[in-house]
Amino acid sequence: MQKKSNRRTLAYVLFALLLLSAVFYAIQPYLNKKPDIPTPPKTETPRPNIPQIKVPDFNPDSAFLFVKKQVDFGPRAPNTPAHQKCAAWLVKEFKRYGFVVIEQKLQAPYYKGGTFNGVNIIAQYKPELQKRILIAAHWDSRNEADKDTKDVNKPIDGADDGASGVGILLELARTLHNNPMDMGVDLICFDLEDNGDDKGAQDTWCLGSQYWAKNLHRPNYSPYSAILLDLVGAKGARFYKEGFSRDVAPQTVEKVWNKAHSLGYGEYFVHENRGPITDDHLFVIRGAQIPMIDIISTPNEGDHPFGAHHHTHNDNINIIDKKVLKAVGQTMTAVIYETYNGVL
Ligand code: 1BN
Ligand code: ZN
Repeated sequence: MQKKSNRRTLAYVLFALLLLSAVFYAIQPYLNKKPDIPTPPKTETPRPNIPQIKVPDFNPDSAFLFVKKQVDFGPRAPNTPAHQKCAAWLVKEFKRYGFVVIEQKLQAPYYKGGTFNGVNIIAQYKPELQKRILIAAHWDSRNEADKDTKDVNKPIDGADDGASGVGILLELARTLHNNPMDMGVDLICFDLEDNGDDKGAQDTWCLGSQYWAKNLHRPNYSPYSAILLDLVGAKGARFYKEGFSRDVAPQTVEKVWNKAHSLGYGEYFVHENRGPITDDHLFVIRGAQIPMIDIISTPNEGDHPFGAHHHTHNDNINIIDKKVLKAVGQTMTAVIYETYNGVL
């Protein structure tokens, strides 16, 4: 009798345990359920809300004075006192506008014999910032006027060929000083560009940029855009889409030409392709693998692809047209500030 009731009790206990575990498993999902808040979809880190900056006006009168000042030193032919004095003034000017300047000294062989002493002037706006734009020009002038009919052995002023591009760089430096923004800009004045052999080897030209491309001023330098200015100040200037530029940086070319058109400078920036030109950008492309474009005037005046004044004594201050400086300078100003604004 006692045995029977024990068995019944055991059966009840087992049944109760079975029931309890069934109930426990049945309510398990509800016990673990988190509150019903939808999980947000995964997104990239949002771009911080940077305040947009209005593109400043580029002042062509000031740019013209920067061109004139360089010319007033006398021809900036390598190994001359004028060349040295102009270099010292350029360094001082960029520093005046708050730039951190590197004077990159170099020596290179002159194809006619001897050695050129050169200096690339590297002016850095906010060197601590990673995102950067590079705009360059050459600051030396040719030590002969080999396309002239007289005084062919005398150096030229190079108001257009050299000083115009540097004049625009200086005005960009002044503009950045007066209109600060948080993106890096490197303005490089290459030396020893213009004393090569017109009938000889390509690498007799652009000695400063060849050196810089092998001795970059920043490790792993990879600017967002890289633009060279050459022959950017003469009356009748015409800028076509140059061959090497189109090969390596077609998007930069389109960006610049479209921007120039939208600003009303379509007269100068022509939507037409032209062939490749040996210039500093070629050595930057080949030596440093930086896709640099060249804005260079090739108005094709008769037998003179670079204009009748090119490598003659007519390349003096009288050839400079403020309207051309404005077209190129304003386009560069827009490229800088609109890249910062994130719209270019
Ligand atoms: C541009 C202005 N160049 C010289 N003055 C570069 C160049 C070098 C153009 C060789 C053609 C031939
Ligand atoms: Zn030249």
